[in-house]
Amino acid sequence: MKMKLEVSFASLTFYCVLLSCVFAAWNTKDYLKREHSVVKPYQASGISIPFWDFTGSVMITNSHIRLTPDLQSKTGAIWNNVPCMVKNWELQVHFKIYGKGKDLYGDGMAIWYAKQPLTPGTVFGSMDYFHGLGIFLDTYANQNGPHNHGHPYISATVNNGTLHYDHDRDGTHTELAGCEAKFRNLDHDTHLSIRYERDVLTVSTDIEGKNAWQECFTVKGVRLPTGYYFGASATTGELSDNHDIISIRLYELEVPDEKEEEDRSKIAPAAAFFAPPRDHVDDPPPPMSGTKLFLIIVCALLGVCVCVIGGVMVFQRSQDSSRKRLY
Ligand SMILES: *[C@@H]1O[C@H](CO)[C@@H](O)[C@H](O)[C@H]1NC(C)=O
Ligand SMILES: [Ca+2]
Repeated sequence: MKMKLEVSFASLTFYCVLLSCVFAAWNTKDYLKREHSVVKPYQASGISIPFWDFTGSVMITNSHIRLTPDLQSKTGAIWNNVPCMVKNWELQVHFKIYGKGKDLYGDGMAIWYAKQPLTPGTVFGSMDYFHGLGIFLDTYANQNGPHNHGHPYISATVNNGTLHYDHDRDGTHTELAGCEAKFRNLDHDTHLSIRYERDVLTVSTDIEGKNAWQECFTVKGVRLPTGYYFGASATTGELSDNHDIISIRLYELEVPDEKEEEDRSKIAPAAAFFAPPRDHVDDPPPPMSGTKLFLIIVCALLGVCVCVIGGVMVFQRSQDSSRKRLY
């Protein structure tokens, strides 16, 4: 009797642990799409990673895919070469960004769901005016002066090929939403989750070593076509960091009672809600030179003199006329 109790208690504990593990990670109905994922060990077949292409400074080791090393002027990217036909998905990215820089480091990493893979450019190593979704892990605050948020900063942009990513403003004028996230130089593992379900985009982080997702932001009304490609890119400039991908996992989400299937292959990426417009704060003007300041003061003094003299003349004339009227 005692024996039996112990066994059932042990098995109960076991099932509890198992269950909580499963629920913590993902819905049991959702399943991993191998053709859109990359996990260790990477080099299953010779020197290439199945389903993935890479460009630039990418280095693959047993433990990580390094997009850029902690060196200046590096750019690297990996791109899935199988277009994604899944409509509702969650992309989980295990990443690590770290480097020698204590106060100065950059520039950051982007996770993509985009139309044109393998196209280098100015947005964290990938093309500007992209079609699709970009999630930016921006480690360097380019904008001088007043800033609405701290860095590192995670933001999302949906683009139909018309929007320019403005680095000088850290992309805040084209973002849907964003949040601060201190994911850099941490000893524990750091994860990002990008969930796209029924046109709702939710970005979450697991960066505190607690093995739990914390919501960064949620945006409704996001329309993304099928047939685009997942990718990750990173870049360094004058400042640098190691930008590593440890794994990328794509889960297809089981979405019950979805309305009649809409063909999503031809639609343009669109978002109904953008972040509330921010003040376009200009950088403070350069300090005035001595001579310029002197000239301005002289002009101001002259202006005051003219006003005073003019005022006195008008006053005297009105005195004269009122005197005339009196007599
Ligand atoms: C592209 O997006 C811009 C801004 O969001 C919008 O004004 C424009 O109508 C869109 N164009 C197309 C072709 O969807
Ligand atoms: Ca930046």
